[in-house]
Amino acid sequence: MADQTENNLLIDLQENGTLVLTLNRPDKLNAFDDALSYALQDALKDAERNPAVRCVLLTGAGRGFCAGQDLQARSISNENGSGVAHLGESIRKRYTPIILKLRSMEKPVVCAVNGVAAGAGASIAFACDYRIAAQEASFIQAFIKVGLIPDSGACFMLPRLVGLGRAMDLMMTGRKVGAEEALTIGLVNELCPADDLMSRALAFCSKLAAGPTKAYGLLKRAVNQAMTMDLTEFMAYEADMQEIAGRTSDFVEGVAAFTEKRQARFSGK
Ligand code: LHQ
Repeated sequence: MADQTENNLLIDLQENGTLVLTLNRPDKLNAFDDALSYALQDALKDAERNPAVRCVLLTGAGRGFCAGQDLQARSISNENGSGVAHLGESIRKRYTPIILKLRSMEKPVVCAVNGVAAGAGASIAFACDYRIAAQEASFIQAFIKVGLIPDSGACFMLPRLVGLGRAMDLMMTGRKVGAEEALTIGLVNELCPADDLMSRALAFCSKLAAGPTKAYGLLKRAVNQAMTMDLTEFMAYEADMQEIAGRTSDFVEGVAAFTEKRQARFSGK
């Protein structure tokens, strides 16, 4: 359960159905301690369940997006004095549920990368569906600098986003990728000045929130499956997904709006 005594995650549901989640440990560049990871898990579960939420926007407070694991947190230190840190347990309990929920949630998840995204912070940005970055944003595969492998899904997502060769470069060197390079290699979808970041991100989310939510969900399912299936298997899966999409009110409304030459009013049903 999230530690509700800290305001480590700001949660704001806007009237248009956009849920803004702001990582809020700015003095630590929003690094994840236990409480923040459980708070984010809970907020994502609630977002998935709540029909009023049509789109999720994830960002960070202050000058950083997220510096990954809080390296000073007790949960990853050698508390029992055995000299061994059990990081597998920490990943399974704290990060895996976040990454899986971002990918499986049948609603669009947008990331407004306001500053540095390092380690698991970068992985979380990679698992979102769309990234808008401020010119000041950067991405660092910091894991290798502390003798770890990229985790929280980075080995899975990064090669898919930027290709194997570039991913190996970034993961082995741990070098900082600035915002311009991130745009060039496809790590982010768009860039904008820091002052415009939230208004641009909110405007984009507002469009998504007014869209056919069920179809976004189905397309996320299809894309997730396409990453592991062969083409024959996938074509069968795709037909099943389109069968479901074809039965939605949004499909009926979309076709009617096209025929009547007007804007569609999607309900997400
Ligand atoms: C931090 C952190 C931080 C604590 C900045 N922790 N305080 C690992 C293990 C277990 C399970 C699961 O998964 C993982 C995955 C991981 O995420 S491993 C990678 C962990 N992250 C890092 O190694 C990044 C460490 N941080 C940095 O390298 C730098 O802070 C970056 C490059 C992100 C930013 O550099 P600067 O802009 O120069 O800022 P700074 O270093 O001065 O940081 C500002 C403050 O934030 C500072 O505190 P202070 O009290 O001195 O002002 C830092 O100590 C604190 N901070 N990252 N991860």
